[in-house]
Amino acid sequence: MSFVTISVIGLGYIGLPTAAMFASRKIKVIGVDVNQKTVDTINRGEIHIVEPDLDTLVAKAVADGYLKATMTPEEAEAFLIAVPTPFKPSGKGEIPEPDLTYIKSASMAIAPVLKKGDLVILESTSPVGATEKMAGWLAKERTDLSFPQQAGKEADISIAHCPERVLPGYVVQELVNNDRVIGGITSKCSKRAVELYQIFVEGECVITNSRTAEMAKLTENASRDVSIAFANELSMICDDFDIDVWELIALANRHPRVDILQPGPGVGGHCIAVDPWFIVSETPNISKLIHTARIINDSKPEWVVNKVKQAIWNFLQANPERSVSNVTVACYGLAFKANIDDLRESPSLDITKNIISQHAGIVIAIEPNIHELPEQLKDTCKLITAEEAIISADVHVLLVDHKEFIGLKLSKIDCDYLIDTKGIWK
Ligand code: SAJ
Repeated sequence: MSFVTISVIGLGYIGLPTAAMFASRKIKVIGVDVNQKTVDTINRGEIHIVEPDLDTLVAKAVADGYLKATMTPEEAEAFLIAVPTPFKPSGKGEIPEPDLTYIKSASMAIAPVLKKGDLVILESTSPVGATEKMAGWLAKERTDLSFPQQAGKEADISIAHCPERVLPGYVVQELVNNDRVIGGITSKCSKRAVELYQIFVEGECVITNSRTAEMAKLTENASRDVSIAFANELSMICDDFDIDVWELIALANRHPRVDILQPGPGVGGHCIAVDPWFIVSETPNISKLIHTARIINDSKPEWVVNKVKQAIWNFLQANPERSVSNVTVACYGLAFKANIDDLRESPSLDITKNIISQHAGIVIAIEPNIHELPEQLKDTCKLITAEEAIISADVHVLLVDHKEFIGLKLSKIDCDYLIDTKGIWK
């Protein structure tokens, strides 16, 4: 049975591009979101997030009548749930627990419109067992329908977990080209989910079960987190030994079977610093390496701030005529990684905020991808260009390897007062 209407629940960074992609293949798509402003923006053919090429895709899909947004779910043959899976609030040093509230409320919202033959897919990154929980919530709401966890292949409804794996900034290409992990509760569910994704996915759709699919997504991001933690630990060890960590990693990576990632100011973004906790919170006594990697990466910003404090102290020792109140610290980069404007969950932003709160002098910020500072920095910091900062600051903190920072004339910077967390100015 082919799909005439598809519904995507949650029109954010993943849901909206996915909805637009199905619509671009001339399938009727009903996008559902709890935010009226988001719904209105999309229905005008506009977008509320920054993602290359998504604006034209959405504008065309809406203009051609294949995509509409609404706050109330309607009947469809397939429902894709792409809502956030944040943490519950936790104290310092405690393991954060995943919060499945949004998945539960999305399930409650679609339950009344489900009918025999429908497919429900959970796309949100989720702890192991979340898809089965979702199936349980749906079954409880619709006792008139049968579900795969009870009825197996005979079930009225098919359910699968198919995690998204796209890289922000490349979502439109990666949605089409990446391989897809398809984890059905039964093999019939997987088969149905493959039929759905094959509408636009050109990568391979690889079948497994729902729990393995959940763990595969968490593993991808935990693997990267562990590798970055290794690089960050090396950077702190090398600092003690007075060894250039970037030279060291480049040398080690010449080994044909070694591939170490790069150190930095810490790990940011909404995925790599979050997803490993979904493993640790369920298996705290076994996932020791994954847990330690999280602790190492989360501790790196504080280490950087301490290096900055040391550099300010060194500067004052060498320049006794200066007082701390007129020492200027320049922070180059606020985004969570290179060449993007996304400041959320950014270690660079945290480091800048901490320097501001701990330094009695002046702090300036350089972020070529934004036009004005975020609210939290507006009153305490000035946004200037890198060229101006190189001339006017005393202590320089390179936090992001933005392309604009590469190839600058650095002769005015004194290496004794430079903290280069990305190794591009060393
Ligand atoms: N980072 C380093 N050193 C490195 C690489 C990255 O310090 O060598 C830092 C970055 O500066 C950044 C953080 O790690 O702060 C995360 O950046 P990223 O580029 O590794 O990942 P994201 O968060 O932009 O996107 C990731 C991707 N996952 C993987 O590469 C395994 C993407 O494919 C996922 O779809 C996405 O997470 C997600 O939704 O989970």
